[in-house]
Amino acid sequence: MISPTAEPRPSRRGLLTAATAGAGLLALPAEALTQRASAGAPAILKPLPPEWFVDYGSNAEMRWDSVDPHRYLTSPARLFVRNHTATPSIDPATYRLEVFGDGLAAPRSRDQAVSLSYADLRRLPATRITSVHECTGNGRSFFATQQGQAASGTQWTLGAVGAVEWEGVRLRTVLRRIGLDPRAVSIMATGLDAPYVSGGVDYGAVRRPFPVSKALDDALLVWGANGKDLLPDHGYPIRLVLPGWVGIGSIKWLGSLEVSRQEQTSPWNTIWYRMTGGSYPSDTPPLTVNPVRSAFELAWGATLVRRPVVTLTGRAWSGAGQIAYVDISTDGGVTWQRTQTHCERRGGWTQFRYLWHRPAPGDHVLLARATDVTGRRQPLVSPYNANGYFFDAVVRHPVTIA
Ligand SMILES: Nc1nc2c(c(=O)[nH]1)N[C@H]1C(S)=C(S)[C@@H](COP(=O)(O)O)O[C@H]1N2
Ligand SMILES: [Mo]
Repeated sequence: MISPTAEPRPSRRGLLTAATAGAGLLALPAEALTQRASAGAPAILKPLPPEWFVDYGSNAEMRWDSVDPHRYLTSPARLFVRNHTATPSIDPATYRLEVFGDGLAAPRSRDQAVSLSYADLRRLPATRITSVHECTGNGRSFFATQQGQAASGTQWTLGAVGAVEWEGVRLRTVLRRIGLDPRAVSIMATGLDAPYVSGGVDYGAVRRPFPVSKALDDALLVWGANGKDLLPDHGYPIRLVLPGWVGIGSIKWLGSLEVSRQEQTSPWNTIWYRMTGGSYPSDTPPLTVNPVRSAFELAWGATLVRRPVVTLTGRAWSGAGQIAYVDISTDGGVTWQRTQTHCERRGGWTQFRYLWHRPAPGDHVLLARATDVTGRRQPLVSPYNANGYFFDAVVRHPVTIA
């Protein structure tokens, strides 16, 4: 954490102006900012070519066999999308981020929120952070296909992940300029997309609280990805990013932040995005830091041409820190070899490369098992949970040598 003195002083223009202007700027209801997806309109706006994506309707995953081993970052055009409803169209000219709550140094009700425009935010000091962006349910289908117990939710394989260089302003910069009460503990981030309705229940706008400690550490209010403006599907004009944490924490189309002196709740930390069912107790905490996972840059059941040496490539990542090493098995887990690994960027994933010498023709099962610098290692079995979160077990990847 950086002390308040390390932050640039508020400028007379920009945020301080907006903060003192306060309630006067808060005029537009969320409805005015959001054009709700009409019936039949696509939930995802960017093209989803089948060579790059598996399309699940409002969600789409990246195909690992489309990943170029020579490209470190995931291009936003190829990044997975996870929408609870549909991508809204938001005009940056009318966009507002409203910051309020009793956790501000001068408490503000919703009606008195500090209202920041897109231009206000873009004038603030820019920071770039690379993170592995991943859905909590990534790998969910393997609960069924590898462990024989299906979990409910989108049946992702391993493609609900990507490495992105985000550009934005640190949330701590914004909060310190507005003024934070030292007793603040929790921040509720709410999206401007349509309310989430499931099974006849309207759960309201997608929203999830996170601790002030994360806000003061590395949380970012993001306007750019890989050097360009965010795509609409990924939160344009502004999204939150909580690096290394469950994807649901990174609220897209961010409409408000409520800073509170009390712990806050929403269905996204009480009903979902916690471990339930299986052998879990009933009082598990909301999920935060992502586990350790890995994937081969190969199609499922890929056929590889027989050669004296077949090069296998892939990536491993962890929400808790860098990957320390990756072990590979080409015989279904009987023997293991440590691979060559390379991590280009702090916060990003680690690429691995394995030279498979004289593979025999026929069917094989490839395994990659990663360990991070904190000592967390992919298990061979992931304990079942009803919503299929955090499938972090070593995946048994079938291939054929022909
Ligand atoms: N407003 C809003 N934010 C959201 C979501 C959403 O549906 N609405 N989905 C969340 C989930 S579950 C994930 S995994 C990530 C996905 O981000 P992406 O679609 O940009 O890859 O956004 C999170 N933020
Ligand atoms: Mo997610």
